[in-house]
Amino acid sequence: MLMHKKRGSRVKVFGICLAFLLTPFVATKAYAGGYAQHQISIKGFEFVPKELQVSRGDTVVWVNHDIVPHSIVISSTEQAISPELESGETFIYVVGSSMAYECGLHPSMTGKLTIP
Ligand SMILES: [Cu+2]
Repeated sequence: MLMHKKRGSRVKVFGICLAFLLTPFVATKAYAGGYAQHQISIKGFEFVPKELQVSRGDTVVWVNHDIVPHSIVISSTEQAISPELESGETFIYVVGSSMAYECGLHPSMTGKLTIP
């Protein structure tokens, strides 16, 4: 009786851990050729997720869910890689190196793409 109870709770804990581990990757799709596509939502004046681990050659898609425009600027060089994205617009970028970025219109909005 006690053994059954223990086993059941262990399975439940495993399931919760698995769900927790998989959660950060639901926005990432793998494609043939080994490259992945990652989605970053812009909402509430934040990049979500704020930090993302990617591989060189992966594609990142930013989607502006806010009602105001935002843009993507590389922090170290202040180079804008995107135009101003109006509400509902997306921007697609192929990652070549790790980079910290910010919004060109709201510099307090920051994010990071990291290639391990
Ligand atoms: Cu912005």
